[in-house]
Amino acid sequence: IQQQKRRLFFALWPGAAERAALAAWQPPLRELCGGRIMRPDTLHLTLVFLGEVAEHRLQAACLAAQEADFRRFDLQLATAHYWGHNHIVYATPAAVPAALAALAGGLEHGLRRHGFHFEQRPYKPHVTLLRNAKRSDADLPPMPAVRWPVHDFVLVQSLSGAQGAHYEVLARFGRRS
Ligand code: 2AM
Repeated sequence: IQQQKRRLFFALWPGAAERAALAAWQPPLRELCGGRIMRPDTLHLTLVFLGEVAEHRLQAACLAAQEADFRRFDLQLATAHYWGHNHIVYATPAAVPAALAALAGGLEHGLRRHGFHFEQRPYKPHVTLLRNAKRSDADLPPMPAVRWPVHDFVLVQSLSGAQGAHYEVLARFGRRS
């Protein structure tokens, strides 16, 4: 019998203000790089990509997230880059806050302890803004700074629909008050 599976990832999910500020980067970047603008309501920063997860493992993923040591932090985004290997243009913090590295690392560690397996890759925090972009050099102008106060993180399901992928936030973690 085929197990029901869900395509899942953990992410930071922007609030309305950060979402709007990041969306404002998209048209000028598209002028420079071409490509397709990601719908603003889908913008996010992935912490750990789980891929296809069997339905009955959802609870274990949530448990690992509850056990992660989350501390609030601020993310400062003012830089956009182009990635040649996958043709995306993304926003990225100039320096990775220690709390972000700790969250992604701790979450990954916890998920492994709960029996999840995924490829080991160096963590490159980014918010994908454009896909199928064409720019071949990496230097893009500085963008208006976005300050993103991070209060929590989310478990997201990626669903493919007629208008491409859309995301559904399944659960939130880390908010202490
Ligand atoms: P991307 O935006 O750089 O493509 C949902 O697909 C989210 O998971 C996106 O943020 C996507 O990153 C990320 N993602 C998809 N496949 C992945 C993989 N194999 N490893 C890490 N992240 C992945």
